[in-house]
Amino acid sequence: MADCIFCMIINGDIPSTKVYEDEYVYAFRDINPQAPVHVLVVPKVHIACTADIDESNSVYVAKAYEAIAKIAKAEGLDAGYRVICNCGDDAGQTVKHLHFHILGGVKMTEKMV
Ligand code: DGP
Repeated sequence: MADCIFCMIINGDIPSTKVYEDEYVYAFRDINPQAPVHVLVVPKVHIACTADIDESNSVYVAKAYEAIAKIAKAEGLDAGYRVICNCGDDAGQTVKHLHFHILGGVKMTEKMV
């Protein structure tokens, strides 16, 4: 999608610090980290948010979670980590390209759920 920041990052038009890539997903460090490890995992197709996941594209979600497990191991998050996916304005989603935040490297105290 032409005006999507994450599509531009995937295409290499905007620089990013890559931590993982495969046929389905691209993962890079968040520009505004909220934890010692803060990685974004994004599908290589433009899906706006979880509301747009269906049987035609859900393989990208499964592959994203496979990537999350690999990245967490590679980043040494053996003590645990949090995966967050914001969908829509009420959740505070600022970039309208589906993405999973991996947060770790610190004991997290605040929980909503
Ligand atoms: P969300 O609020 O869930 O939509 O999170 C979007 C995240 O994307 C936010 O934590 C900051 C990050 N972000 C936005 N623009 C860029 C960018 O150009 N590069 C990188 N590395 N991260 C970005």
